[in-house]
Amino acid sequence: SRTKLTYEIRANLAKSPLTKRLFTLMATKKTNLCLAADLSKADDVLDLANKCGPYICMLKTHVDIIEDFSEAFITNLKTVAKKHNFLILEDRKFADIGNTVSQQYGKGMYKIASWANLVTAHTLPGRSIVQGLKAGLNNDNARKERGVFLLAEMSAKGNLIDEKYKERSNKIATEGGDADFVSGVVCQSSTCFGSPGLIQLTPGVKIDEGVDNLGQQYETPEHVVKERGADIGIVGRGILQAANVEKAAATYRDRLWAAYLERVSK
Ligand code: 5FU
Repeated sequence: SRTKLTYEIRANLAKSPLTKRLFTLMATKKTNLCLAADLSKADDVLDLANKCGPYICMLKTHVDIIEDFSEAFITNLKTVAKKHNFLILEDRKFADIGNTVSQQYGKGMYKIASWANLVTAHTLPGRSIVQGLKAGLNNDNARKERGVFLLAEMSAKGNLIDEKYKERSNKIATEGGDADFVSGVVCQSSTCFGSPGLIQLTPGVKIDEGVDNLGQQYETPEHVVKERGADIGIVGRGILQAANVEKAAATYRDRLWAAYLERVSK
């Protein structure tokens, strides 16, 4: 199964150059940690990215949380990403018809397509969501490496996704002519898809497992990698609320990476 293969091997099985690049980045930088930078001030996000940059393969943003968004923020974020060699994932969770999604991706205040290497999208509208995103790339951005993670499961308690939805989401990710734009799947279990060339992104990771008071469910770094098939673990508050974010990022990196090494060695 894909979970037994190393990221180096899987880099060669990836269909898109961006997915290949991310697998290779993970293998060479030795990190499968994605930091969820859920902070509301631009400078706080930049400060966090600077401190934790050495330990992460991706920084995940929710750009619509930021109160003082500006083009300068994006310029600075791109500089930090280059300096510390991580990719930027805007967790936009697009969910509309293709025509709307193409505009939400490429236009508006945020112009997400111009700076986010990767985005997330729900599969609810079907295959056209991927086509809509691709259509949102103007000539300039089309030349850059871009990709999407499709949601096949959610970490929220009581979410409405069932087995059928999960299966069909997987089909959108792996079949059809747009697979070159799909870098992976956001999900909570190793059975969620089979293709070794795609990346499993899993949120709901915390050293102290449990729940928050708004439906979020957490499992440990070891559990999500070894039992749930996560290739990349997404950590937000586990790091954000630590007394020392840099130290916490290093700890999460070490534990997620050790779990991966153990998984592929068996
Ligand atoms: F698709 C998903 C999901 O199913 N659960 C999530 O928690 C995405 N997330 C994101 O991961 C969510 O929007 C947060 O940005 C992050 C988890 O943050 P936490 O602070 O570690 O709970």
